[in-house]
Order: sequence, then structure tokens, then C-alpha cells
Amino acid sequence: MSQKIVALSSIARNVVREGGSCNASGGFACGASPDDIPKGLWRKVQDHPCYSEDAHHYFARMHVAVAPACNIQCHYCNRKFDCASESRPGVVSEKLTPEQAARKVMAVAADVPQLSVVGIAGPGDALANADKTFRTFELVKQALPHLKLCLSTNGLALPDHVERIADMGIDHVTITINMVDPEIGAKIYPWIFFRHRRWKGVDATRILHERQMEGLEALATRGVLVKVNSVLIPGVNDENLAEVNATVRAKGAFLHNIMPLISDPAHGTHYGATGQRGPTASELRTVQDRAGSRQMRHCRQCRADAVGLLGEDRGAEFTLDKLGEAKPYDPHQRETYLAVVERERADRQRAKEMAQMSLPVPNPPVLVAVATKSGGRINQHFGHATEFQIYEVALRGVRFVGHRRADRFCAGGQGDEDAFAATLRALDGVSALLCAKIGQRPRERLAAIGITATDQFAFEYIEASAIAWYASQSRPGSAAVGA
Ligand code: CLF
Ligand code: SF4
Repeated sequence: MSQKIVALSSIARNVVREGGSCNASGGFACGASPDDIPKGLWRKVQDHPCYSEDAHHYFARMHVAVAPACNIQCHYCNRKFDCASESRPGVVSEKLTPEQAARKVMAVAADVPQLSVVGIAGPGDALANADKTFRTFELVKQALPHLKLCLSTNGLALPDHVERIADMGIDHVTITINMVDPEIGAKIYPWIFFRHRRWKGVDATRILHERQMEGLEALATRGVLVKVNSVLIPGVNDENLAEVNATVRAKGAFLHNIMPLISDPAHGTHYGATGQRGPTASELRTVQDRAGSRQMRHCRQCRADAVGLLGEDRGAEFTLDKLGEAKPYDPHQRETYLAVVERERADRQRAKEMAQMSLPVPNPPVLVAVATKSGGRINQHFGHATEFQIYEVALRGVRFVGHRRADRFCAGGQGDEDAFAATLRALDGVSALLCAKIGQRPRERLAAIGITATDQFAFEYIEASAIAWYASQSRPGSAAVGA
């Protein structure tokens, strides 16, 4: 039986006491094995929670909201709120000066050993606020040179800053590219501000498109890893995103992240006011599957001041008024954590390979939902889950296909019926639920709609457990597996 843990931070604390270490490595980048990409590239992404699906189980990012202004308008954004391309709209951030941002990074690094990346993703555009963005990165780099620097931009100003980005060692840049057809772009962007004047319609989106392509190619040429984010807007750009994928991959993008439009009349956006809907989970998956290679499927559409592992937000623990209480940064704590992660990754990979050998006769693929906090383990109670990670298991193995948001329905031992209904919707199409603990009543209610819920794999590795469950369903005498 594997060591029972709740989160890797607790392992790190244990290892400080035990003095353990390990040199093994393992893991996957966005579904691909590290063997599938050059070693230098794997080294660049292996600790980045967005660029490597595997890394998001172990490593955290933080955003510092130093960039309030923007140079374009997107129909899905209201700048009274966070950047909708990299944030959840409708939540106002605490805006920071570069100096405040650097203090905040120090405070988070001292408390969160998982921290590997500092990103600037709004609430406006990082490069429409270039002085603040680069000053922040300079300060962070001086103080904590091991942290990766990451920025997100709409791309309009990008060609003017490529040299500085590369010279500063900013290894990761995200460009939000929603179209490669300016006619489609005119339905997404009402205007841009470029070279001291406002441009509208196709004239505007042609400039934006050309600048995005120029910036992408220039960064790729300099060895900067580029991720492209695309907001999927049903009926507007869904038919264009396969071409976006092919185009940006040909120009050197490392990864493509197709995210669902979040649209709500309460957000005060053009799309919210005009009733433009976002995609369903299955529409999103269909477009991702059609769009082509190197898809990111674990994006959580973070706030511009998010802190922590993807899917959790510890931002409220590190507001400006609390920074005075921060403890000093201890590099030893991080080194210990990294050693534990290496060991965990290697163990998890071995467990998965062993489990795969048990895969039996051909069966249809199934979806398995997992309640997890972190560490690649099944370590969340069903009633406490605010999201489920979804894995597809088939004879050829197991792969992560996405995550679905849920509502925590259990508080103080009491169940909330509305939240439970939302959780059931999140589990649509799933055959099994693996969690750390589940009560008899919810287990029966899930069984009534055809979902097998089990805590028999509590605190075990996700992939190996999903395969073990799948294999157990195929044995003689077991119920047949069905999607
Ligand atoms: Fe932040 Fe973006 Fe860097 Fe990640 S987020 S700037 S690449 S460190 Fe990540 Fe958040 Fe998705 Fe962005 S999960 S919204 S893709
Ligand atoms: Fe809003 Fe970001 Fe679009 Fe600017 S680029 S309008 S901040 S979503």
C-alpha cells in the first residue's frame, strides 16, 4: 500500500525529518512522454504547471496583477473585471506596483514550496503595460532567480518586445489567438489601439492577426516557448480553431489551449449582454479533439492574481495587508520538496506501467472521474470536491482528457441538494468515480445513475488506480465496462 498522503507539501515536511532524496525522473507533457520531445524542451516545461499536464499535480503558479491597461477590446471582456483570456471574469483583483508584486512573490515563495512560476496575466494586457511588467520581472529575477517567468498577451504589442523578452530570460509567453481569419476576428474584437490611433472592423483584426503571427514566429526563433490560448466562442470561431492550431504549430507554438468562453449578463460584456453562450463540455472536447496536436486540457482559466496549484486559489492569503507577516524564504524547503516530487513522479510512472500490464481483453473506452487535491493521487473526499479530473481509460492505456467543475456539496456533515445536482451534472458520461472517501447515500445515488463510486483506491496514484478499476470490471463475473 502506498504511503497515505493528503498533499505533497505534507510529504515535504516529512522528508525534512527523514532526510530522503532521489534522482529518478518521469512524467508526461500534455499527454506526451518526455521521450517524445527533446530533452532541453522537457527541462523547460517539466516544472511548469500549465505547459506540462504532469507538472500541474506538483507545481504552483502565481500571478501578479501589475498590468491594468489594455490596447484592444474583446467582446468577452469588461475591463472593470479581470482579463477574461487568462482569468475568471467578474472578480476584481488587487492591483500592484512592481515593488509590491516582488514583495508578494517573496511571501508566497516562503510559504508555498510548490511555487515554480510567476506570471503576469492581466487584469489588462502584460505588454500594454510593458514598463511595469518588465520591472516586476527584473525584481523577481534578482530576488528568486530559480522561478520561471511567464507572461500572457493579446499579441498586438508583442513584436516590439521580443528582444527584451528573450534577453530577460522570460521562457514562456502565452498569446491569445482566437482566429486566423480577420473576418471572424471582426466578430470578436470591436477595436484595437495601434500606432496612436483606434482601428475598427477588419482593418483592426488584420493588423492584430499580422502582429500575433509576427510575434509568435520571432519568439519561437529565439527559443522562447509559446503557448497559444484560444477562447472557443460557439457559432463564431469554432470552425476556425483547427486552422488556428495548424497555423500556430507551423509557426513554432509549443502548445495550444482552447478554453471555453465564459459569458454571463452579470459580467457586463458585449457577449453577455447579447446572449452569446459558451460551449458545453462536450462541444469543447469535440473542438479540442478536432483541432490537432499538443492540446492543453488542464487550464483552469485563472484569475489575474491567482496563487497556488491550478484549481486552487490561495490569493486571499497573500493580500498586501498580510505581507508584513510573511516568514523569510528558505531555499532548503524547496530543495526538499523537489526531491520528493522526483521520487513521487518516478513511483507514479512505475505504478502506471505495472497497471498497464494488467489490461485485459478489448473493451470500449470509459471515462473515470477522480477527486484529487494534488500530487497525482486520489486524495479528496467526494463531498469536498470542487472539481473532478477526467481520465479516459482504454485498452491502450489511460489519458487525462480534462477537468469539470463541481460544487462542494458537503459542509459540516450536511449535504446541499443544489450542489449535489451540480456535481451530478459534472459527472455526466462518467462510468466510475474514484475518491478518498464517500458516504453510503451518495454512493447509492451515483449507482442509481450508472456510476460506480469507490474509495478503495484512496491515496493511491491516479493512473494506476484508474487502470486497476477498469481491469477489474473486465474480469469474468464482473459487470461489463461500458461508456
Ligand atoms: Fe499564468 Fe498563463 Fe503563465 Fe500559466 S496561467 S501566465 S501560462 S503561469 Fe495556466 Fe491559468 Fe490556464 Fe493560463 S491554467 S489560465 S494557461
Ligand atoms: Fe480584456 Fe484581455 Fe481582451 Fe484586453 S486582451 S480586452 S484585457 S480579454
